Amino acid sequence: MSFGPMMTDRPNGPDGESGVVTKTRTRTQRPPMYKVLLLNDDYTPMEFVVHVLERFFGMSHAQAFDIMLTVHKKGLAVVGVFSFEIAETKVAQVMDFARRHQHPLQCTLEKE
Ligand code: TYC
Repeated sequence: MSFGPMMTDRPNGPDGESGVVTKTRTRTQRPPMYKVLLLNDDYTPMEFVVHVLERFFGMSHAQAFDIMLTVHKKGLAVVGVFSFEIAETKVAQVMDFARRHQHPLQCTLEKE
């Protein structure tokens, strides 16, 4: 007959010191990405939009023309996907360039 805990099944210490090794599975988080959207309007010249896409998004003339036409026909298009900081900078660059040329062109970002 035995009473009370034996040395082999004593309670854990104050730090949860059980002697059992546990691993915590960590999931690596990828940084959120942001879509930069270009919006259609009735006044900004097509050539200006093509120039914006070449200048700020590194598109070829043909690529820029295609995307401009998509925006013109569909109302908007995604012109690139970037980290928040880059997306924010692109939007600011486009908005500033359009404003300086007195065109109502709108550019925004949206979390992917
Ligand atoms: N709709 C404009 C026009 O007919 C052209 C345009 C295209 C404007 C794309 C904005 O993001 C835009 N002149």
